[in-house]
This record gives sequence, C-alpha cells and structure tokens, in this order.
Amino acid sequence: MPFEIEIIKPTIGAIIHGVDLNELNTKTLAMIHQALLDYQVIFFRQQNILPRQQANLAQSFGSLHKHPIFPHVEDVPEIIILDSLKQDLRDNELWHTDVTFSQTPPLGCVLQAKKIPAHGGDTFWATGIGAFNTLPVDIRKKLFGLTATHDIRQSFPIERYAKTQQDKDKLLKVFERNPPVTHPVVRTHPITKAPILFVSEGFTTQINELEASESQRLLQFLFQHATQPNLHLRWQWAQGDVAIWDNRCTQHKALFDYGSAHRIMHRATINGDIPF
Ligand SMILES: O=C(O)CCC(=O)C(=O)O
Ligand SMILES: [Fe+2]
Repeated sequence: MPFEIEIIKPTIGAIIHGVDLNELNTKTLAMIHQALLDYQVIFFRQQNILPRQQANLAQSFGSLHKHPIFPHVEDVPEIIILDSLKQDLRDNELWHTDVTFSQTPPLGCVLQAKKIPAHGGDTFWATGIGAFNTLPVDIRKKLFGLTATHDIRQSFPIERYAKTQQDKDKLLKVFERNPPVTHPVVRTHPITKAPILFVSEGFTTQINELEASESQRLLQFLFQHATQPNLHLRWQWAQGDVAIWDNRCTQHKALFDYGSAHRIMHRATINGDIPF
C-alpha cells in the first residue's frame, strides 16, 4: 500500500497514512526514520500492535532505555506503562523533554494509546528547532556557550511521589543514582545539524553561567517562547494511535483534564547520545 504524509503544521508534525506497523520492511523503516527527521513528531492512526512489536519498531532507531521510576509491561521491560488509575501522572503535565536528567537523554520515544478517555487527555509537542529560529538574534547569540542544569527532582517531588516510607527510600535511591547533569542550552541536532533550544520546565532548573535571578528570568522567557501556539501542535488521541517523537529537538506535555477517567499509554524510549 502506498503511504502518504499529511503535514500538520509548517514547523512541526505529520501524520503518516497507509502504513501498518505490523508489516515493517527496510524501505518503510527508512521512510519512517526520514519522516522523523523532517517533521520531529509523526503519527500513525489506530494501529493494532503489541508491546513486543512496539519495542521492535523503537529498536530500529537504537537500543532501548529502562526508566528508573515508571512500571513496565510484563515480559517487555522496555515498554513503560502510564496508567492514570495506578500512577500520579501530573509530572507529564509540565512541558518537558524526556529524561534530560540523564547525561544521555533519549533520542526519541514511541508512544501508543492503549485506552483513551471519552473526553480530554490530549498531548502537545513543541519544536525546539522552531523555538531557536524564532528567538531574537541578540538572545540567540547570548545563548550559545551557556549550559543548564537538569534535575530529576523538578518533575518528581518527593512529597507527591512517595506516599509511604518505602516509596520514599526508593525515590531517594533513584535521586542518588541520578544527580543533576549539565547540558548545553542550545544543542545541535546530531544528524540534521539544526540548532535546538534545549531547556524545558520539566527538568531544567538553572542556567549555570548566570546569577540565580537572571537565570530564572531567562528560563521563564525561554519556556514561554518555546511552547507558544505557533510552535506546537495538539494531538487528540484515538485508541491505537502511535506517536514517534525526536526527543533531541522537541518537548511535550500531556493534559490531565479527564478526572477519574481511565487513560493508559505504552512508551518505548530509545537511548540517545551526549548533547553537544
Ligand atoms: O501520556 C502522554 O500522552 C505522554 C506522556 C509523556 O510525557 C511521555 O510519555 O513521555
Ligand atoms: Fe514525556
């Protein structure tokens, strides 16, 4: 079946029609890999894939990451489960780039909607390439050479994620194993060489070279700038939809506006390199 690419916005996003993710061959995979570079986040509507196939698709991009906090699918440890009835998912409501608290943040993720509430639960993605390109020139110049601290504690505050002493001990161990890391404020896409604004509210706590109050002011400005409507898209899920995003050049957030309704997502996270 021929595939067709429907662009969502000039700056970010495309839907790929005519692909069954159960039937991937080298040619289709090459098209998917190229589309990810071209559109930063790509979608496949209502796919019928199992966790193992989702992991295989993700593995075509690189080795897979095991998350230090989220639970995973039985027998497929590379697929994490985000289940609104079992977890506190409010961390995902902040705009964030996944796992930038690591020295080697993920290359990308493959997310599938397993159960979707009747109303709400949309996810947004914003382009870090567009964010950089639309900054005033003087700010762009100022940002080159700056570095920022990314800290897991920002998105997983202990009061919220540790209800029992056992949870607390576990989370403290995770924090110990994941001390704050430093990344460039503007990173370069390793393949396309595009400059990318690489800070997000979820994990970025400080611009290291600036005094605290100036760092806070600049970060607040950059967070707002990067997530403005003309740089982001909003995806309304149907069950089975699959999103793949390039985590090197995007940030995202998931709305938690569906009350006690049940929403389940499965995510495979692809290991990345040290940002430069
Ligand atoms: O639940 C979603 O739509 C996305 C959650 C999220 O931030 C993620 O999977 O990385
Ligand atoms: Fe995320």
